[in-house]
Amino acid sequence: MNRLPTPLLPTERFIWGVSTSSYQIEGATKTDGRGPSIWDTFCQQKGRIANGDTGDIACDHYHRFPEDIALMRDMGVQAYRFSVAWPRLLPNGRGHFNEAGAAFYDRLIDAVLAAGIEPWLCLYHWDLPQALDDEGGWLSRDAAGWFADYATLVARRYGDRVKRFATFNEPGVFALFGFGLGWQPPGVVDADAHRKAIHHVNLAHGEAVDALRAGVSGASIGVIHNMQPCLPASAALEDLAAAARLHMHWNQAFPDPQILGYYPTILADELAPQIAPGDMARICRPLDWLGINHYSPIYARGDKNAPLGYAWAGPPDGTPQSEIGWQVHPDAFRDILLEASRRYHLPIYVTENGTGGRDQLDHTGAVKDQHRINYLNAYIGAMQTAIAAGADVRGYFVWSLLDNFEWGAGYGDRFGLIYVDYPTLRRIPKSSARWYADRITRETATGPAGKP
Ligand code: GCO
Repeated sequence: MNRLPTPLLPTERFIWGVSTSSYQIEGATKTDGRGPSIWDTFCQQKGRIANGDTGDIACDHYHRFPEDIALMRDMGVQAYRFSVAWPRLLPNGRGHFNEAGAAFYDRLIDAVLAAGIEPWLCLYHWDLPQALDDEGGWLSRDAAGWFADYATLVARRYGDRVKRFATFNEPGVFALFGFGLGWQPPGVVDADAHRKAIHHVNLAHGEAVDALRAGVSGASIGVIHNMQPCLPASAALEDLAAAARLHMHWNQAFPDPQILGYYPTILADELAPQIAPGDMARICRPLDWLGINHYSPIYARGDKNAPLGYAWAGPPDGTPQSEIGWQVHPDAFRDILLEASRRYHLPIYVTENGTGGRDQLDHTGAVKDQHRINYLNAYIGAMQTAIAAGADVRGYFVWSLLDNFEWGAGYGDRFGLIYVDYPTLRRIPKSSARWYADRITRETATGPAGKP
């Protein structure tokens, strides 16, 4: 069990930010010595990504970050959550250190600080160096040491300027999608591989927390989990069982051992062959905050032919849904925040919340995304209701600053406050960007959030 957090000081302000990730916005995948990641490889596999899209150019944030930071500053954004591309620093995942790649993040962090914005650095947002995957990747118990060495390098290089660190973004998602359902790299569909990835990523998290704590004075260290209700596609017994297993994999397999020090009972039994003496203490290291990403409830149905025993299902017909078919249910967000606050007793930052759409330029060259304004207004309201009811939530980051590479969906699903015209890479603030700027001004003027 982690130490109890210090209470929110009256003077401590609620943080309003935006989030991005390296592979989804940087581009420059072969620039300045960057090595290939598993996502570079995956995008080359025919049929994996809509329209054959890749992250090779993305938003070209690698070169255009000064403009993107200016857009954040103009919105009054107070914190910028980004991720470091492991293969930019270590092209082979370990060994040779790539100074040119590391210098990009120096430039980025220095510019973010110069704009008066707080940098929040995530070590891993899914772009594992391909060379390490070739050595077993997350299926190897050695991955914990590889990740700890990478964390030590990041701490040493940026710890004088960055104090907010997350070890992983959504391990529940990349483990399930990468090893259980095969939708993401390495594209495996195998229950034993999924179990190994769960435990090895948890070990890597604990090692990285210790590396960051040792390397950065005054570090504020957290981890980011996607937390969403996992519901049955129907009242059938097999669907109820499917939802329970998805909940165990999606919501519990990582935060429970990392924060509480134990796996859910069923999972502990299934992982027993992976767990060596002392492992649970290596995983459960003191954290300063919990990042929660949330979008919508998710659904499962029983499938006895599937290696995990369940399959993904869509939301029931007739439920309110976004333009890309995700259920819109702000009360679920309120309940997730209350439950997580009660269960984990850590300060919570909403590190991702937002909605995807098919946003388009209108004839005047503007992008009017009222659907996103409606979603953000409803979900910020739900968060503030949760805070008023006692949830210890201390910040909110919109996903995302920019339209970007939405994994398997390629560039079709747009999540940005800023529209990216991909042929020209022109940035065009959507109406939601103005709305968010006004909301930050209003909320900041009235003190910490918590007033529904
Ligand atoms: C995730 C990732 C983001 C996604 C966003 C929209 O939660 O899957 O953190 O990289 O792009 O959530 O799906």
